[in-house]
Amino acid sequence: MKQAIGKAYELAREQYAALGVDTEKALERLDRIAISLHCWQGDDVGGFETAEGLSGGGIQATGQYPGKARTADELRMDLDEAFRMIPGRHRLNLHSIYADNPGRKVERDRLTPGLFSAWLDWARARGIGMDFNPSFFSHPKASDGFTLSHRDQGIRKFWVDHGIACRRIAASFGKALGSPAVNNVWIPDGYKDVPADRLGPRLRLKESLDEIFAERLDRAHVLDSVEGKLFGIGSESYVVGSHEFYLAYAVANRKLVCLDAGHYHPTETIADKISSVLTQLDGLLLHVSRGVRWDSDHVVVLSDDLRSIAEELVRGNYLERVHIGLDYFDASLNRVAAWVIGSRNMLKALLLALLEPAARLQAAEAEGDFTTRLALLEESKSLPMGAVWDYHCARKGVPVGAEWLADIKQYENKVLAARG
Ligand code: RNT
Ligand code: ZN
Repeated sequence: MKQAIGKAYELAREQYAALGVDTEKALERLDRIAISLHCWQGDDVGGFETAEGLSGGGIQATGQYPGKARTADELRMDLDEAFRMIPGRHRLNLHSIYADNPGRKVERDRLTPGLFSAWLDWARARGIGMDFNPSFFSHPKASDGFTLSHRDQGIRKFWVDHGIACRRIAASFGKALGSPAVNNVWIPDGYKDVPADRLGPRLRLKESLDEIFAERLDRAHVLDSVEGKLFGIGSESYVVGSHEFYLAYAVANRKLVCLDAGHYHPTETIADKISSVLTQLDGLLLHVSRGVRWDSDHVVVLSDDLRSIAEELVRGNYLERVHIGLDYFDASLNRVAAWVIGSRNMLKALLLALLEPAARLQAAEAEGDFTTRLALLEESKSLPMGAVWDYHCARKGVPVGAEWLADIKQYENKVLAARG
């Protein structure tokens, strides 16, 4: 480790200690947090069902940056490169359209764990956990914008069977890797324009979910999660799976809710929802993302929003109950860098939260001394968190500061550029 990094850390440690904060403890806690990296940033949510990749169903990546992964091997290689730049041991979040079965098309209602064995081997070799997602989009049977709430019984059944198959695949991952896989259901179903019947599709969705979750699977292997949304491209006026729908469903059926940071009104943030829903739910999945105007999927930056989310996780002691996943897809920049930037920012936000002078803040609040609370919160914003973070990266053997960028550029020139 460079001497300057150690020196800066020692000074920072003293400064935090003066406020009652133990930096070693904070780093030790940070190191036990696993972020679930979303495979779909690596190829613009294309998947490997067809050579061209697919899009549609309200999922839209924009940009033409060269070098996206075209095969599962390439995607794994890119993920390895990203993981080398991120301190700690993390997870992989896989979508069902990333089945690794070159040359043999298996319909989505027929997917089996065996089709993902290369992914499993890869995860096992790295000692990382996996999460999973059925893919209810980018498919001819989803072309009219409806899946699990479809009025056609045959189509609805197809998607229910897909949901059942994916849940088993997720459970097989959880069992094999010794860590439960979160299996997250998100569907694009909805109407562009004002519907005449809001209830019918919701009743069908409820029925479909009941069918998907009917099979009893061990919670030590799979955790079911449901993700709502406010609106999507093509579902501006009505979304069947709204937040309220899924929150009610999760409470009634002991499921996890997925809160996606880009799925609410523009001035509404998910931070305040965490302690609200966890008074009654067992757990939560987060899709950490960044909304910009109508788009909900920009690369995660170290914003106040992100910091508030991390603060809530730490303050509420929720780190065991909340599964942190990333969810964004930007095709206008280096996709490996996009993973690295978002993951490092998530970790930085968590570190900032772990370094908060929590005891002092809470004492001030309990005494009704809101002046001290505000003053301390504001002063702690300029504490030397960067020195602690750099020290952490150096100690974990990953690049310090923007050093990782040179590595990624080299990877781009050597590996990505050759993909044409
Ligand atoms: C879409 C949801 C969903 C997807 C992924 C690919 O609005 O956020 O989570 O982004 O499943
Ligand atoms: Zn999401």
